[in-house]
Amino acid sequence: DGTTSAPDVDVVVVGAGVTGLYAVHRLRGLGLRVRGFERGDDVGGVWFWNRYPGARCDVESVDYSYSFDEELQQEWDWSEKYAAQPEILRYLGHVADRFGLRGAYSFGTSVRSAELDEERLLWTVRTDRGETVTARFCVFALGCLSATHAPAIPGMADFAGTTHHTGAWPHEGVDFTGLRVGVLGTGSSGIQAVPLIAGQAAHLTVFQRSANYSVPAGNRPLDDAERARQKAGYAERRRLSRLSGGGSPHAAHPARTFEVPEEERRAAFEERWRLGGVLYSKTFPDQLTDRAANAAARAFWEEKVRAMVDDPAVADLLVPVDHPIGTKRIVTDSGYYATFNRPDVRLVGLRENPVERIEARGVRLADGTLVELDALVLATGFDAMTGAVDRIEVRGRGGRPLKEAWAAGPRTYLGLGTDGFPNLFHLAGAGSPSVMANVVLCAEQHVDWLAGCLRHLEAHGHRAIEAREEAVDGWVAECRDRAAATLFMEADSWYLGANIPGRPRVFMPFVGGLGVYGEIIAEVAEAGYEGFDLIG
Ligand code: NA7
Repeated sequence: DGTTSAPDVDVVVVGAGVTGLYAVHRLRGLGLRVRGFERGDDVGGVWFWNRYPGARCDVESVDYSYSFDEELQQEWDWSEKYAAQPEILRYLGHVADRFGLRGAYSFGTSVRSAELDEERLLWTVRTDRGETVTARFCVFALGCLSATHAPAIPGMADFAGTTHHTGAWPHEGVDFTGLRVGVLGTGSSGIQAVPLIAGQAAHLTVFQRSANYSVPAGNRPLDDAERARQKAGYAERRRLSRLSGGGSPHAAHPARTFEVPEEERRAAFEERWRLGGVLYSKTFPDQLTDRAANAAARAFWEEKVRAMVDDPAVADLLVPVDHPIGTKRIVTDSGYYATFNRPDVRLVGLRENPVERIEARGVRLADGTLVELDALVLATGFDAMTGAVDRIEVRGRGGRPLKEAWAAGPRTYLGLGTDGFPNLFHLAGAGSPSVMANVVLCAEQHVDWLAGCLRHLEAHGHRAIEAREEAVDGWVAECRDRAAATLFMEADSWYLGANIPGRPRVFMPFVGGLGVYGEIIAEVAEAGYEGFDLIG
């Protein structure tokens, strides 16, 4: 009898990226029956899809790796300070093999819907392959940057050349040799891809709407001695990382920007510049809250960048004018600015000269000129954080769609759950610090919390856990207020959904950082899951 039978499994995990893989491993370790679904044909999540040239993590590889297993941590050798996409994908494949995770998954399978049976407190999950699975717990590990965004530019379908989005890059790669290539978008993906495409193509045109702040990675190979030092120091490195905002051991300068004399200030910026990449956003602790402090960091950055670009008019275009430094994630690049010194690379500022339409032969600009292209690369980003959730038809109590509950922006308590949706967990998504920190440690933090929670339910004979409405209201307000106390609200960033037409302008991540967030969720658990109802 279908109405009284036990669920097919205890837990469904959606996603086989960094977060989903660890969730499967950890929850299986509790003795739970876990079933995973993954849209891609293998593990890897964002690293499975983003195979564009130059794709690389902006967190050092020593930090962007799991900490849950000491042997894993000691046995894996990273070849570079910042690992490129193929190496990270190999690593995640290694993790999947080592812990036998692939067997738990159906790959090439998208979850279409998840529906709550309110009587039995079970979730019914349906896939695009026609499979239906029932589970007590439903865990979304969907990734914050997994729903690609391609703008609706008139004439896109008329283009006679090839078009590829960086976030859905062909597995066999793309050969640009001899071609006239256009890259649309200068976020992290565009900025990473541009130097490599320029090196291969006959000619490259970069179409830039907003300039971004980028800082050279200072990437380099790691040798055995450095790897050995890193591995020997892991315990302390992880301890510091878990206490930090960003999930790496680097701490901001102890003083505020203008508490130190100018010489020391410059030396601090210089040191951070050399450290490389995104870490430049936290040279001083007040850089993202104080306008003058931010301006000082920005001025130093501008000096550095202008020194790398030969043509002052091109440099003018490359300096952002619309947002404080760090309020969009600072890009970590390898050779981006120098690429504009090449004679076969052209930068088009779309604010001065917007794209009018795409035609068979290329891109028609507002001034009437046609940029002829053989290939177009869309580096236009993602429907971040909520885009992937939206693709699943989720129905909670009373058949209420999650989309409806989240119509004015994602509503969660601690990023983990929403009232009306018992036993549905979001991992490393909206309302969590994951996109503003090292996602690997964020994933571990969330999954470990979830494991503790499910153990608690089991030990106390509870059938379900559900966030209370007032707790959700409180967390939404806390995320909003924390962001309002920073400069982050001044950028039209994907943190705010501002890159997607029609999205409400709501700051979606928890801006307080990994360490603070970890304390908050630990305290909630210790207080008997305060803010949640424990049911049955
Ligand atoms: P981003 O950072 O969202 O960048 C997307 C880029 O595409 C950005 O420069 C956008 O300009 C541009 N864009 C988007 N739509 C258009 C249209 N219609 N016309 C012109 N230009 C457009 O995505 P990424 O993939 O680069 O990086 C995402 C994250 O991955 C990154 O933050 C890292 O954490 C890793 P805009 O700035 O909106 O003017």
